[in-house]
Amino acid sequence: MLSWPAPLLPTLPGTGPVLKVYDTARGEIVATTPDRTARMYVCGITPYDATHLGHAATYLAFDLINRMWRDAGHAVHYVQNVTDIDDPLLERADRDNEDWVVLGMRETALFREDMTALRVLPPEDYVGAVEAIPMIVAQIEQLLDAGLAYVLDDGTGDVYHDVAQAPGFGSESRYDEETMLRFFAERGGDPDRAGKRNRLDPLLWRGRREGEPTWPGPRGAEGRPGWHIECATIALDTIGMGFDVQGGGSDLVFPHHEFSAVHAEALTATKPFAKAYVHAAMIGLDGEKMSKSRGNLVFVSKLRGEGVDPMAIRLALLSGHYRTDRAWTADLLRAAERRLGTWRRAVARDAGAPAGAVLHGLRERLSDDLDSPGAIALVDDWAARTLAGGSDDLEEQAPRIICDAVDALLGVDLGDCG
Ligand code: 5CA
Ligand code: ZN
Repeated sequence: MLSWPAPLLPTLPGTGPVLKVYDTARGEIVATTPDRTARMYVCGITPYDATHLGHAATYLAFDLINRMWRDAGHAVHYVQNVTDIDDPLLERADRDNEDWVVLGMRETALFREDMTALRVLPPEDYVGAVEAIPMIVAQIEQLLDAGLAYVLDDGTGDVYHDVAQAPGFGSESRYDEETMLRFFAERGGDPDRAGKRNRLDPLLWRGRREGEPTWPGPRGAEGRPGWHIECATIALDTIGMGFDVQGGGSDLVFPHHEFSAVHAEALTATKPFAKAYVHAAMIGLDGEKMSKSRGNLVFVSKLRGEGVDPMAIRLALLSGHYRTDRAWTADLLRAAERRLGTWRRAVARDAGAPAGAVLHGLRERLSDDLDSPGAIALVDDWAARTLAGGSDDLEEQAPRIICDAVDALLGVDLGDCG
């Protein structure tokens, strides 16, 4: 699929430090250890509705990872999928009497516009589930041939992965069985489906159903792919095993990331799928998780349409830590607009408070599990000292350096600087 255009990325003096992030599988903050090219897979949207601020917050968190690695001198191979065939897409198209292909293409196009406006660095590979189907089918056939998957015995043609044969199962989420069963039922799984070997076995292939689109599948059976094998296949095809970060929102900890890892580890007989599993917390509205199914959504495109500066949206979302569940409020946006105005006034000055320690501090805060609130506080302090003026140690270069640092590390474009 077409990705979106890359924003300019200024080069900063010196080199950034090693990035540390919280890994769900190990339950602690760990140093990332990329090769010259860092590899990251972040789960993309299911395009049946517009991008809301929860999605945006999640992609912004991983954008900070991308930016920190690049500042540390790495190239980054970033991959994202689009779940352009799945139950929610078909249900929405059905509800609105619309072609599911047209719906998916329209919402994906809108997502690209939102990501471009928010200055999110684009993935090198942006891959749709539909275009990956031939590869997905080959992977399912391999699991069937190895006896690690089975076809349900009820004539539907549905294929499941036999988790009892997956030694690594549970090591990503580290949940007990009761918790797994609860999330599995809530998030698209089918624990009560008759005929499965294990209640937690995940669907690899859904056989033909009346009124649903189908493709040629494993062993010639028509149908459509399951969700977790989609991400396992796309990641294996683009960045292979043992990549640096697998990312998404915290609602993907289980079952999605657990089973993506289980599928990939079974297919390659190696581990790990990812060196770290990183999860962004949920953005809520009025005390509830913002979600398409609850309908309590604030859309990025709607705010943009109202004339809100995308850089204020970006700053508002980054003013909270990515691992803290938090609410979107009108006040949050107003505070971000004020802050953006202050920063812009400060970087427009001919000289500013010394920048060296601020640049060092920004790198230090962000490399420590993406402490964006800490980083923002340092820029606030620099802007206040610069606007207060008067001191003898103002530097002519400082506004330019801070402007570039805020752009390169936080992704916030401050416009005309110094
Ligand atoms: N297509 C799958 C992933 S393969 C999917 O989960 N799509 S999604 O459209 O439902 O979500 C896209 C991304 O946004 C996921 O990483 C998800 O975890 C994240 N997300 C969804 N809702 C929120 C929210 N309220 N706050 C933060 N992130 C969210
Ligand atoms: Zn995914």
